[in-house]
Amino acid sequence: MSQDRIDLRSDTVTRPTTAMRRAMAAAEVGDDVFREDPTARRLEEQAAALLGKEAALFVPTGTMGNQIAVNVWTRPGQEVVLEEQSHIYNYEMAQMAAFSGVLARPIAGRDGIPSADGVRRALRPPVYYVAQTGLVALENTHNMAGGTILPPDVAEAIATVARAAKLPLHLDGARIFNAAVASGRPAADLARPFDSVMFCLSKGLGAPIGSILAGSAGFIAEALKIRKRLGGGMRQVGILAAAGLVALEQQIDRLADDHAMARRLAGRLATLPQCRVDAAKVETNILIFSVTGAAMPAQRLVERWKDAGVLALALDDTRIRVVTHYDVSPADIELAADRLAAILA
Ligand code: TLP
Repeated sequence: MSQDRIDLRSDTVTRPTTAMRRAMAAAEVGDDVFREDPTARRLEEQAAALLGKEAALFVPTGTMGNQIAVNVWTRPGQEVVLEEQSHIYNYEMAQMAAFSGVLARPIAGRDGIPSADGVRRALRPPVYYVAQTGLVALENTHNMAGGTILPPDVAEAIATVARAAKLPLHLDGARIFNAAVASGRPAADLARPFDSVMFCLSKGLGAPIGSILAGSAGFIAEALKIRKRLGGGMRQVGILAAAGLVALEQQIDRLADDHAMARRLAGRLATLPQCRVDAAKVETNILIFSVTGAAMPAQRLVERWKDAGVLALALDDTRIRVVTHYDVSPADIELAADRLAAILA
């Protein structure tokens, strides 16, 4: 949808579709703390089936979904092995330490993707005088690496390492459907190596609120308790779940359009001498580019772009993140590129 300002800060800015608003108004509801909301249950069943897992739980945010998983899988004093740029480690308010009492053991990845050997080397040996590893967590797509897809063979290799060490493997799959659509694989294939998976309904899928945590029935039974402990036991939540069902039924396949827009923008920015863009690495809907030798730092450039009606996020002095989604059009993308070119000229 074209609008006065072109908002490329995140796919979280997407507003619910007309079909979602209608479904929300018509939703059959009940008290979900008593597990009596039929719409929420239907969403959980449908989400579990899509991921090939036994059970699923609706949670208000991706952060809560990830942190419930960390809490269920670990004990205080353990370590969680994750990639150094991961969302769980960097953007969840250190909640893994504050709530679960665990220590992050970050490891390097290439484009956000750690190697199986890197994971293996980060696991603690089973001796009584060192902290023990409790969990390994990965991210697909990888947000801060620019929406990169976790290759299924790497996920399998890391799962083999985790299994050998009797460790659970969690996936922050906030954008797993972007990965599925871009790689032409069912989400269940991408979820298979993992014991638990979180994904967001409220990003590119366009629902106003909500994420899903999925895993075995036993895992979800524990997750339900932790959700309540965190204050995430909601009542007539079918109002929100109804939008989530529309997201799963109508909004997955069209993610390909978002990927095409991100590639198009990458192509346009690559022609600007002050922008460094690796267009080949734009696999989904996130594009991170650098401004080099430019007249101004990234923060200033983002301010100038905003004055011209385009919103983006400066990650540091040189890097800018843009995210495409259904609330922007291909024409908006051309306009955004034109305006950046004009500022830099
Ligand atoms: N990501 C947001 C910001 O927090 C950075 C964004 O605009 O991209 N995992 C991943 C990989 C995420 O990108 C996000 C949100 C989350 C988890 C958390 O989801 P919410 O915002 O629902 O708590």
